[in-house]
Amino acid sequence: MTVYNYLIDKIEQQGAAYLVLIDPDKFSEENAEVFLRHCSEAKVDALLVGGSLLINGNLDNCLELIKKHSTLPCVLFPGSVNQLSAKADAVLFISLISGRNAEHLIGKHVIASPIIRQMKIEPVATGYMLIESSKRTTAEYISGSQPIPREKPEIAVATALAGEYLGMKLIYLEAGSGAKEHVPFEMITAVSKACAVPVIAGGGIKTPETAAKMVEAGAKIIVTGNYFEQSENWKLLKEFSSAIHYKSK
Ligand code: 1GP
Repeated sequence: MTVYNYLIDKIEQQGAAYLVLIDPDKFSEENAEVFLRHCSEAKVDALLVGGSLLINGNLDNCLELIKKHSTLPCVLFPGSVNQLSAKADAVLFISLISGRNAEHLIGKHVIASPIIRQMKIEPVATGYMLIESSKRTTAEYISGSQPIPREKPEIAVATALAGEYLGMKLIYLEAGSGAKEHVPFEMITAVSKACAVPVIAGGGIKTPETAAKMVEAGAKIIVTGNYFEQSENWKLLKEFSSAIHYKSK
């Protein structure tokens, strides 16, 4: 089964899927085993691996470590073409459709495509939309693009629909890692109602209640990253997971 179909199955069975983002820069050998055990006990559905910037982390080593301690699918979430690895199962093939930077709409993809084919990893076409949060995020700065204003759901709807009509299989509404304000619920509702493909919401989600409300608003995949970089929060993974998997309660 493809990773995409696996996620669709999880969404159908549980109401929504839960993905935990691992930043290779912050993932350490000493924490890997315990953290990944928490993830599987909490029934996290898959791991996203990557980030806007990769400074010290070694992606291959990080994936090897994950594969050593976990059977969860590993999906690359690449901030750049150098964040590809044959050790992953799939890659979010991200086009930054909220921006107008041709490199992030198609340029990088031309360079990445032959590498992805050679590595035999599954590309999942994803329309990636940066949504304004209260401060500038790394993703905005690095991509040199402006986010969609948070009080303009109609722009988000039109953009997401354009992505879907271009054939994208997922729409990712991104407030940015560590965002002070997550994507507005109203925007998630508007985009989810308009689009047939699953909507992902991520960035700045710090409580299970917020995750539950996002699912209620229509999100089909929830991503958390930052919050679980602190080990004292790991015990809360189960609460996030059951808030998201509302059908399996
Ligand atoms: C970022 O959506 C992800 O790309 C996760 O964001 O790190 O804020 O949870 P956080």
